[in-house]
Amino acid sequence: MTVYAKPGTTGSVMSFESRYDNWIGGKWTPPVKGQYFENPSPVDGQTFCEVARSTAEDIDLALDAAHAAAPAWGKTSVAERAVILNKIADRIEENLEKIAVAESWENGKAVRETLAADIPLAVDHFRYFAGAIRAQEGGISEIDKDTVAYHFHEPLGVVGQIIPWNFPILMATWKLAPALAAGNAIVMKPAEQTPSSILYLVSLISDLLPDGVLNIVNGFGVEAGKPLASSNRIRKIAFTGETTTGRLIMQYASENLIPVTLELGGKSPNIFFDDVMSSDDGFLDRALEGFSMFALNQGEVCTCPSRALVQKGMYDDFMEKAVARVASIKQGNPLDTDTMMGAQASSDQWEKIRSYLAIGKEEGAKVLTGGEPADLGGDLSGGFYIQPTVFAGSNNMRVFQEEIFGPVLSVASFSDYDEAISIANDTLYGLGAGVWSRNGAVAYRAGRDIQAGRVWTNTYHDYPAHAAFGGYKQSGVGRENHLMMLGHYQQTKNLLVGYAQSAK
Ligand code: TXE
Repeated sequence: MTVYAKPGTTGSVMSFESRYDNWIGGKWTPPVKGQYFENPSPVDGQTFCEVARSTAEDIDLALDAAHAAAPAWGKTSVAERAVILNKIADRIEENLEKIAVAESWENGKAVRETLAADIPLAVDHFRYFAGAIRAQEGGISEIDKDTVAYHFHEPLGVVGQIIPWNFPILMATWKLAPALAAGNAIVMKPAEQTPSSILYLVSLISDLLPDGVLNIVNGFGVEAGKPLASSNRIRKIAFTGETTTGRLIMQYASENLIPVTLELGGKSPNIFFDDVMSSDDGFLDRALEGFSMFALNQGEVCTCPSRALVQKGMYDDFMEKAVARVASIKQGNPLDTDTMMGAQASSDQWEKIRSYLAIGKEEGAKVLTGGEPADLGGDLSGGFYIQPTVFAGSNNMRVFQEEIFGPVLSVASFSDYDEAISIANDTLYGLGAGVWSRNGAVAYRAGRDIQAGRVWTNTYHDYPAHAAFGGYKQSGVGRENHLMMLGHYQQTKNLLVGYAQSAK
């Protein structure tokens, strides 16, 4: 077991600055209006730094810098860009422990996750897109013997990106890596709840990119995010966040007729068929692990498997084991490597989850475990902790239909395959889903019948860079990860060339 000291205190592997400005044109740039906001850590609820509170004027400065940098950056060879992306990956890897601690302190998530998943995945993502851009080829269509259509990929130019607080560095990476690989200059606005770990990361990699290619403007949604998303100086906006905000982003973008990609909310079903109980060969244990995944990242994951559907034949036996498994989740200081579940990312989110614990109880859902905020005492008593909670109820309840974004699972039972699929699809969302069965045909059919962009089969919460990720229905527009993502950051140039020397 390792216990990391609070960043900035004796024994810590890293420290934050006490104040962060915007990163614009290769320089730390104070906000035009000179205002800052306080940034507390969810670990103990105490403010540890202040961050630029930006407005439209700051977005304009960042857009000026991005526009100045975009033409030259867009003309670099794919080999040059791939080298830079690989250097970024190496630099992150060299500083993995520091960045992991920064991310845990900023977001409240367990450091064992940031060490093993968030930051290594960010490294891999840069490497993947370094390779993907070199492997990408255009196309040629032979129109007739003297005429050829060439298809080229061109960067869009300057793009805007707005990200959330649940995986600050990984969500930044998911957007930065493909956009940079494709040759775009970027203005990014981090979430106001979690700006500093990204700014810490930027301070580590800032010498690797030409000035102005990457610009980070901090601040609140309406004050800084809206002027970015509604600017007529961006050629695309990429967003991850709440579905209602996604709708606004699309409205802003429609004024300028620019493309959007949106990764939005979810209420993902996790279906367990009877056969997971038969014989003890490790498969049941794997399924129980999959069941408890709703608590991963404190449930603050857009694909959180927040609705478990358990087949009636095994319901009692399976649930007894499953609830015991959830009750054994070790909650504690996120900077302790033994901790499995840390703090919710913000006091607002903590309040929202508490309100859903009350809603679930009021609408008659039965609490099988948890159900309350957690007071971890000592230095952590001001932090934002919630007990991992399992409700049993039915799919028409609000705790089954609305995104809670916390460690709260709602469980219902089903009789047969058709009922399972019908409950699974009875939701506004369609981002993720899980299916657990030893029967390959059942698992395959369920994977195809569930209306979701990602269906994990006999596994959950894996996020490899080369598997497409994105939503059906109100969970989003477009995909992230996978080389198909490059298309969201490029436009196609068609050169139609006639080679005939004389009239036909
Ligand atoms: O999201 P917002 P919030 C869900 C989750 C959570 C809820 C609210 O259910 O409880 O959303 O979280 C910026 N123009 N998800 O309020 O508001 C904002 O500054 C431009 C799911 O934090 O969508 C931040 O950078 N930008 C989700 C980002 O949008 C605006 C992850 C996300 O904030 C803006 C996060 C505006 N008008 C929350 N308003 C997922 N899909 O993973 C806000 N922003």
